[in-house]
Amino acid sequence: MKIDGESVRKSALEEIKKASIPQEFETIRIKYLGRKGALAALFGSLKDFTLEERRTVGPKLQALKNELEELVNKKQETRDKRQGVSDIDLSAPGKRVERGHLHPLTLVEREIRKIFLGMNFSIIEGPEVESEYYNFDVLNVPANHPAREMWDTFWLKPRPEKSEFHPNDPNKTYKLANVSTHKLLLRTHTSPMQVRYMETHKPPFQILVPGRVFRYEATDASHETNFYQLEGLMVGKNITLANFKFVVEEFFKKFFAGQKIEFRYRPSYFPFVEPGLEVIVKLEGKWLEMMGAGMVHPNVFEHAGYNPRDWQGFAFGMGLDRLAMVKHKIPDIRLFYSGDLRFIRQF
Ligand code: FA5
Repeated sequence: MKIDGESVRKSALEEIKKASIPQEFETIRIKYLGRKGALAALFGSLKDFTLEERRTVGPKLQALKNELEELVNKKQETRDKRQGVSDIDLSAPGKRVERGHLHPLTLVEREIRKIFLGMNFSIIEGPEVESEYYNFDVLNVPANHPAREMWDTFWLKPRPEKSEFHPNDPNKTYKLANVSTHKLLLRTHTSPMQVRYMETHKPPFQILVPGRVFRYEATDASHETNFYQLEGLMVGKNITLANFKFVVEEFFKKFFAGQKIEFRYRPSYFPFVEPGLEVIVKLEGKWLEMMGAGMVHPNVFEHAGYNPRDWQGFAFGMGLDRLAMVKHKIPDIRLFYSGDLRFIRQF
């Protein structure tokens, strides 16, 4: 018995020499090295040899197989390198890449930012984890003041000092720190940015503060436990409610451009403004409460280090989610946070 490894080798080398594109290398692999390839056939014929013969022919066939494998791989590698081809098959049909897009609340927020930038407002952001001091105290809502009940609050547990963590279990503590500073909470509104901003800036100025706020309350179609507000604050000399009226009406006319819109101002109470009011807007024949507002309370100016006799200002806080709901006719605020792509993809 004889086995013709040499002629297989010759024709394989010939073909490897000529090959240049990935498919050609693949064809050679299948033809010679594949499960039904030329070498597999030679290995198959080993069964006709005596054991003695197999001992010499077998290793020779294996050596030939290794040689061809190495040659194909090497040749393809150098080809690919020279042509700048990697494992990417440029002739393969493309896959459709799904592009992400912005959340409806982000889109509405961007639109609102633009309108206020157009009225020369600066856009400021603030921390979501806030201290009791900025969220309540300096806004004329001292501890035990009944007005605190206007905002159901998520309080944060005081963080223990590092040394007081349990030595063997960092999640366990054996003694809570004696926290003498202000307690921390998730801000219940964007108003804490009023004093934060005034502490470090001199009037006159006008700012808009968009941001996420949190309330420990039951949810329904128009209430969420976390939602977004837009705080406005304008401080200067001789600022009056007339300035507020102009800014707010200008904003609503731009935001609901092309729609018939009417405004109503209703007295209201917020501890950090005097007088306080609510703005009610009529859109498509329906009156909707849109925001709380008023003239900055003298106590708030004092907490910020301003002399209330020198400066006046107005502040407002409106619900971004509610504005987005009216604009896009969304019936339930919870849809924004549901993660339901059938809803999100419509924007
Ligand atoms: C405030 O939060 C005041 N900080 C607003 C303010 C600022 C008054 C500056 C005066 C001066 P109020 O709790 O009413 O007020 O909330 C303001 C707006 O946030 C509401 O008009 C409403 O649009 C929205 N809002 C309130 N609670 C929720 C909630 N649970 N889910 C969604 N939106 C809400």
